[in-house]
Amino acid sequence: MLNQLIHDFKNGDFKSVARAISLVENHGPGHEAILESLDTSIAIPVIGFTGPPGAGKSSLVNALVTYWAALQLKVAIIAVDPASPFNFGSLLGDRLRMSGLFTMSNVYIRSISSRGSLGGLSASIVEITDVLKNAGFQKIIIETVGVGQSEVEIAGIADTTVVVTVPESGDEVQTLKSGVMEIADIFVVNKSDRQGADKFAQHLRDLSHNRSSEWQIPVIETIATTGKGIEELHAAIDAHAAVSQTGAKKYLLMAEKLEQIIRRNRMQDIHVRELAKLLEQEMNKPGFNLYVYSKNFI
Ligand SMILES: Nc1nc2c(ncn2[C@@H]2O[C@H](COP(=O)(O)OP(=O)(O)O)[C@@H](O)[C@H]2O)c(=O)[nH]1
Ligand SMILES: [Mg+2]
Repeated sequence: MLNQLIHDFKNGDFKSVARAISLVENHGPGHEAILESLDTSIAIPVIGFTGPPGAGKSSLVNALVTYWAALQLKVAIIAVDPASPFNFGSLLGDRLRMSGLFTMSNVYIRSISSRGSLGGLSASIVEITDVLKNAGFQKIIIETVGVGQSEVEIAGIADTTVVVTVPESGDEVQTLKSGVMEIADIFVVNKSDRQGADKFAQHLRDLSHNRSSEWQIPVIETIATTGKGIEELHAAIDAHAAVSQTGAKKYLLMAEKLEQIIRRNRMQDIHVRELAKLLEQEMNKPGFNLYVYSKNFI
């Protein structure tokens, strides 16, 4: 039965893809066999969209996926639900905004929750993207809210990280600089129908010019709701994919994924209640030292 499932999702059967992802996500029966059956060197680009809530990430993904679907490309979207469990309103909003996509037979959308699995979420996403690559998807998008650590995590998982911003004052550019300048492969200034978009985009260009890199970070002005700039964004993503799959970058990206898997696998047998039980004995031994004791778990 498991072999049948593996056979079916590799043929792109959507129901089987969904089942395989659920098994992998929940560590259900056969999840290891699924993962070990995967070809993990498929060079399909994973594109991460990050940025503050309301910047227009979902709208941009919607426009881009519509563009790709029209080119007959098979596209998968992973939407990472922000940590809050009281998020159903905005999740429903995303569903509605993307609703046009649900009828497209070559677009697959999966929402995953970051709730309760902060340590394991990145590893989960790496596994899910590998399942999707093996199911024949040609573009894989991850949308995540850029709050706290999450935007940094996405940079290690995605081949291309698109940072979505909106026109703001000069002060905000400085805040942006300290947080996300380092992870952006492509900047989008969305809502460029707003005043000050050109000036803001130029400011971003000036800032990213100072970065020495083989890749010149493009700054693209878009209006997600009308599709303005989407073709340019598509071209920039393709151009970056060509760079990220070559040379040392390729191994660095794989190393980041490997690190996530190792980290999660090492942590999975460690639970605070069980540790507390062990400590009941250990802490009463003379000369107990937390740091010495911690080495038992490495
Ligand atoms: N004026 C304008 N509004 C936009 C644009 N892109 C998105 N929006 C609106 O901004 C709001 C938030 O968009 P959404 O895609 O949900 O943002 P997300 O939270 O980053 O995913 C929605 O009401 C969109 O219709 C744009 O380019 N111009
Ligand atoms: Mg969204």
